[in-house]
Amino acid sequence: MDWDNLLEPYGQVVAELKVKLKGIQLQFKKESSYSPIEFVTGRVKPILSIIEKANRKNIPFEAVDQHLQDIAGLRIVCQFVEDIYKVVNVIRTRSDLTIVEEKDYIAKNKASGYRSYHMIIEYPVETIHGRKNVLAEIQIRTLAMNFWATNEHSLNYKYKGKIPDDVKRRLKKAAEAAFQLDEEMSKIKHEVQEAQRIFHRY
Ligand code: 0O2
Ligand code: 0O2
Repeated sequence: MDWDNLLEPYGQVVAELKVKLKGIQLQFKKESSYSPIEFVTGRVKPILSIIEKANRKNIPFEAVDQHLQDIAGLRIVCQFVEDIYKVVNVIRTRSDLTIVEEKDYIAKNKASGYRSYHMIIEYPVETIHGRKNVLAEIQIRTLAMNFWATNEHSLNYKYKGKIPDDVKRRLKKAAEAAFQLDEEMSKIKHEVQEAQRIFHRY
């Protein structure tokens, strides 16, 4: 399996989408001094993770580009839950990508306590062999959701997916606390935004 060759267009997709999503952030900042996007990151899934996920899902390596939706991954982190839906609506209006699927793990969180909004998109990338349509996953989440997911991800890695029950219980409590934090922050959102606009002026 020539992984380098297979993954090359994905690197380009991540780089292009990062520029475009950061462009949205900048436009919001210029127009209203407030952007619903706090920051954007992206990565191509490491080869070992692709192999592990393909094996877990019984996907032949030759077919990973059609069946693994997150080889190209973008992450948009927002301050407030409302910002997530604002960003989702902006992405829905774009003509340079096609939305394949949306998964709202905020309206209904995963059993682990994970919350985020996922958009699976198809994005055309130009290669020396012509155009290739590539699947990519955009994860949109608040800073609080991101804090929780990053820590849970590290623990999953440490315990190889078998997190002990007492740690799991604490993670559930932490997920609830992150939810409460988002709720409280939303209630004082206008105060926070006004303060940030004042900072921005100086
Ligand atoms: P971990 O815990 O293994 O995930 P820059 O060019 O400076 O903008 P840079 O430094 O190349 O960006 O990387 P970026 O875009 O800041 O991404 C940093 C971290 O975010 C990496 O984690 C990525 O794995 C993770 N990441 C970003 N976007 C996604 C995504 O859509 N999906 C997933 N699963 N991960 C993402 P680390 O540091 O390797 O650590
Ligand atoms: P990575 O790159 O290590 O983050 P699945 O079958 O559940 O593994 P599926 O069906 O492709 O994955 O889609 P799903 O459930 O929407 O999840 C895709 C990605 O969302 C995951 O990628 C994670 O980045 C993130 N995610 C989903 N559930 C959780 C969770 O409980 N905790 C954390 N921290 N992240 C989650 P991967 O493949 O795990 O890879």
